This record gives sequence, structure tokens and C-alpha cells, in this order.
Amino acid sequence: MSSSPFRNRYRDSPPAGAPGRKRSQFTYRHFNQMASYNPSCPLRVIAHLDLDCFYAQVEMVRLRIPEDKPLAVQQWQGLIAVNYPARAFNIGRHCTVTEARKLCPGLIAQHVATWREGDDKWAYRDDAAEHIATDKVSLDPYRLESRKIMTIIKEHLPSGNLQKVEKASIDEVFLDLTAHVHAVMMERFAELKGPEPYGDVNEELPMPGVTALDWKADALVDLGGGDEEGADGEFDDPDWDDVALLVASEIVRNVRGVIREKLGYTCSAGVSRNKLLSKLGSAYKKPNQQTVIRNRAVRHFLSGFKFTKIRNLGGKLGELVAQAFETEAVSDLLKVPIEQLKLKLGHENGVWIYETLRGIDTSEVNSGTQIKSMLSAKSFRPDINNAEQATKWLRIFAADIFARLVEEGVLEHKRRPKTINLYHRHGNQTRSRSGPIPARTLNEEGLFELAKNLFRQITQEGNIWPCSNLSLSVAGFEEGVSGNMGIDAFLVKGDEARALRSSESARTSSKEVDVSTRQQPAAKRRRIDGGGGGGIQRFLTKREPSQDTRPAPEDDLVRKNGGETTLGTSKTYVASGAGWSEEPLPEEAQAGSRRSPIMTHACSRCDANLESTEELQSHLDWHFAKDLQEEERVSQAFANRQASAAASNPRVGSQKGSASASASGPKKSTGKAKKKPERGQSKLKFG
Ligand code: DCP
Ligand code: CA
Ligand code: CA
Repeated sequence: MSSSPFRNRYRDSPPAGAPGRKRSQFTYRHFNQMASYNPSCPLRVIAHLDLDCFYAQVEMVRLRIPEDKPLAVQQWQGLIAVNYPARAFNIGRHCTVTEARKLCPGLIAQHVATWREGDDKWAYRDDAAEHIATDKVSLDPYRLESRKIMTIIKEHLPSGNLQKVEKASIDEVFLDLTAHVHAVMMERFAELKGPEPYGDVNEELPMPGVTALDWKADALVDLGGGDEEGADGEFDDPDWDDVALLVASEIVRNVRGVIREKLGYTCSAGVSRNKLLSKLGSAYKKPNQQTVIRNRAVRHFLSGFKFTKIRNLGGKLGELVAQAFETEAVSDLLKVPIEQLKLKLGHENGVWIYETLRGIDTSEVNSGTQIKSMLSAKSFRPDINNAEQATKWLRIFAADIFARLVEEGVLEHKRRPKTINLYHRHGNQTRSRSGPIPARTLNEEGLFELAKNLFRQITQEGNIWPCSNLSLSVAGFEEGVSGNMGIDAFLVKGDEARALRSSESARTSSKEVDVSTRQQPAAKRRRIDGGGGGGIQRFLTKREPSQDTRPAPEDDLVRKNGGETTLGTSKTYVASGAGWSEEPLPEEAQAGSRRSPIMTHACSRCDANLESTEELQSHLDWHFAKDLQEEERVSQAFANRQASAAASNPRVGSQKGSASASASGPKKSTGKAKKKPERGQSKLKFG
């Protein structure tokens, strides 16, 4: 390449491997580990990309608005995205449109697209803001762009084993660039190819044959002056970890360039050794910048943060740690000995927090992240009072969900959901019904019919009016079988069908649970119900470091305002026991939560932001109903498996009390279902 980022500071420095030359702190084994994405490899390189003011950029590109014009994306009277020129006027998500216009009369406020009864597609409408009672927000335009961005990233990176991309939300991705960087380094640096001295992979590598790296326009986190690492870190010659990060940052700069060139969007990125640090890095300098956190800078970088800003430490968990140690500063907690952390937080959590504060994170980039469920919902203000109104919304939900299913490839039989669930809220009572989705009903009309059917079941329960919230969701996604198996592969059969049928009958009891526990949010309730003492330790339940537990992709963005909810929850929370916000709200949103009628209440189990306590309550109830449903389904399938296993092997049946779970209500069965949670799932504990 013409302008190499590697410069030899001393032309006649001893050649790599020459006697007297300092050796690298990394071994041949470490370098080899890069090729297999070993999460404890010290030369790992992970990037996090986050689109700048995402929805705002989508609208600017769509409407061809010049980049220096202030623009915000409006949802009813609130703002959900604000571009950087508008931020210069102090406009943020906390502002209402009226407030924002006062701050900047030239502001372009573009309302999000909406669904409206009678139309079979969402559309941008000039009068949407006045139709909060009859319209429902559609985030499809942003999902579509998000998808295009993913496609471009995947096309740009080398394919096969050299590619590992995880969509982390509607506007974020993690890239594990380790294997890719390994390949580039092999090509560029002959000394890495070996053979290793004495044939021993534990031999240290020679130092890189370069002594100064050209980081181009990257924001490089400095090393601080005070501490040991900082004192001499910058004078140490670059080692292979720095070189790996430099190669990664070139790749990231190129990826960002392609997104910009092909779609017109800018994004910011963080490049470091793990997800934890990269995520903090992408937010460090915005817009359109990338921040590299070299290993030698980690300590200084982290010590400036409040630990509540760290992934997994936002929300309740961070709050509890802050209470326990009376501080929010990473720098304060760094002084706490590990023994004390273990004492107060339990062994595992103590260790986990100890490591997190030091920037240690071995969680993997999961390229297989897929949506596991989709929800379309509306909170009514005022409440609705009859079946006709409800049916109108069911149609919109069915259309909304079906459009997203098409996006997921349902028409090509790539993936399909197997269950449908309707949730209904009347005052403090919540009810829900579920059923299977037969393959032939997997179209908009079919989903609508299924929804109406569930609704009829709910109406048979007595007084259900007025209704303040209706939510339709589909779940139980199944991978399609490509090729000639066609639709038959999607039919719900055998055990599964039985499990679904009995989960339907179990709904009746879930209603009782919901009603009896309506006074407090589900998450809180669980914490209390957990019982058995243990306080904070019970709350901080076991996590699997290698699983990213965010309620993933586009789905974690549940949008509020006007009681809209459009999400597809995906992976079930590993952080069981109570659940917490994995990510703090952006600053604007947090500020807004104190001042504005929108963005007020963050769900502790997904990234949903709800507008009022009431809405949050019904949203949490929805989670609760879903948990019950899922628990029951798993427990039933488990019982069925046990039963059939018992038929062929009596020992198994006697161990497990066979199918008794099928008769019990959700409360009783929960414990039994937990033996083997699916990958990425962990079940909540009830008393
Ligand atoms: N979003 C929303 N409500 C929130 C947070 C976000 O509707 N409370 C939507 C609009 C955002 C998009 O999700 O454009 C991505 O959220 P980010 O938090 O990444 O914020 P932005 O991309 O808007 O801005 P930034 O440049 O700070 O990343
Ligand atoms: Ca963003
Ligand atoms: Ca984001």
C-alpha cells in the first residue's frame, strides 16, 4: 500500500529476532489463538459501530436534506432522534417539538411513519402528530435501513470464518475482527509466520519491526499521567496488541467509509480488545469518529467513567452496587479489594465486577443473533370500550407483524414463528391467551383471524372493558429448512403441538397470577418473591460471560410516546432474578426522564422506554405473561420429553415425576422447567 501506517523510527534498529532485542509480551500461541476467535486471546480485536443520530440520518437521506440543517425526528409531540446541527441548539430527546422550535425556529421536525386503520401499509403522513388515538408508529423505515447497513458490512468484510458480525440493536453492530486481523498480520509481517524458536509455541514473539504507528484520524485514548502504566506506557515501543488494533482500526475506517459512500450515513466506532470497551469507545467521540482504546490505555480510560455507564451495569444492578459501596465512580470501586466485592456481592458477581472495572470481558460476538419474538402493541388513551375498536387494532397489529415477518424471510420459508399471543389489560387486570400458528395461517389475514380468535377467548372471561392496552406477539421462531422440504417443515407436530395446546389451557391460571400481583412491576415482584434472603446476591444472578444477553437486534428498541410499543423481544434475559437495563439511556433521555412527559420509564428487562408508570406496568405485565407462557411451554415440552423418554427408559421417568407439570399452573411448574434452559436463556425464579 502507498501510505503504510507503520513507520520505522530507527532505520537500523536490530532486525526482529536479533539478539539483544527486547521480545514481545505475546507468544506464538497467543498469535495463533487469534485465528480461532479464542475469547481469552490477549490479541483479540473487537469493534463496535453505532450510527450517529440514526433515525435523523435516515430522514435526512430520504428527504435529501443538506447535512448542516437541523432536523429532529418527531413522534407525536416528542422527539426521538436529533441530528448534530440541531443538538448545537441544545435540542435533545427531552424536548417537545414546541420547546425545540423555540430553541431553533428553523428546525425540521419530521414525524415518523404510521399505520392507520384502512391503509394496508405504513406511510409518512403530514397529520400524524394529531392522530395519536388512531395511528400507530411504524419503525419499518429504520429497520429497513438497518438491514441495508448490515448487508453492506457483511459484504465488505471477508466471508466465511474470517467474519463475525453481531447486530446489537437497530443502529449498532459488534465486529469480532480477530481472525481477519490475524490473516492481515500474517501477510504483512513475515516474522509472525514462525517457525517459533525451539518449536515452542510458548516462546515470545519478536517485537514488531516498527516503532511508531500512524493512527491517522483515530481518537486515541491517552494513557493518563499519574499511574504506573501511564507513566511509561507511551514510551514503550508498540507491541503486537497495538499493531492488531491498528490493523483493526484500518478495517473499521474502511467499513465506515463504505457505509457512508453507499448509503450516506456516518457512524462512530470503538476499537479495543473486547465488547465492553468498544461499546464505550464508540460513544466516546461522536459524530463520525472512531476511538481506539489500546490495552495500555484501558485503565486510564475506564477510571474516568461512572460504572453505571458500563454495559451490564446500567439500571438496577449498577444502582445496587452504587448503594452497597456508596459511589458511582469506577476509580473508587477500583480501590475495593476483590474479597470485599465478593463478600458484598457474592463470589461470582464479585469477581465479575472486579474484572469488568478493569476492562476484562470475554463475552463473545454472536453472529447468529436472531429475533425470537415480535410484538406489536398499543396503550390506549383514552381507553377503548368495545370489540369493534379492539378488532381495528388487531388488524393493524397483524399487518405490522406480518410485514416484519416478511422482512425476516417468512415468505421464503427461512424462519417462522410458531406461537401467537394476545395480551389484554383492563384496569389492573391483565389477561393473555396463546395458540399455535398453523403454517397455512401464516399471512396477514391468517394472523388477524388467530388474533381475533384469541380475543374472543379473552372476552368470554367476563368484564374486560375498558381496555387500556392490547399487545399481539408472535414467538417460538423456527429456522426454516432450505431446499425442497418446503412448508411441511414448518408444521407444528407431535410433542410440540401438545405442548402448545396445554400452554393454551394454562393461560387461565396465568391470569390469576397477574391479577394477584398487579400492585407492583413484575421485576420487583420477582425480587421479593425470590425470598430466602440473600438480598443483593439473589438479585445479581449468575450470568454467562460468553453470552450476550441483550434483548437483541432492532427489537430492543421499543418506542414509547403515545403508548406505542413496537418491539420484538429476542433473547430471553440471562440476567434473571430481576432483570435490569443493560444499557443506560442516552444522556438526553435520562435528563428527559425528569423533565418531560415522554421517555420517562425505562423497562428494566429490555431497552423499552415507556411513557408513564401505568404503561411501564402494563409492559412489565406483558413480560410477565410471556415468561409464564414460556416457562409453561418449556416445562410442558420437558415433561413430554420425559414422558416419552420414560416410556422407553423407566429410570428417567421415575427420577422426574414424569408429566406432572402438565397439570400444574405456571407457578408450580416453574421450578421443574429450569433444569435445562435453552442456550441464551435462563428462567426467572419465583418463590
Ligand atoms: N431511539 C428512540 N428512543 C430512545 C433512544 C433511541 O426512539 N430513547 C431511537 C432513535 C435513535 C435510534 O434509536 O436514532 C438509535 O439510538 P441511539 O441511542 O444510538 O441514539 P442516536 O443514534 O439517535 O444518537 P447518537 O448519535 O448519540 O448515537
Ligand atoms: Ca446511534
Ligand atoms: Ca445506539
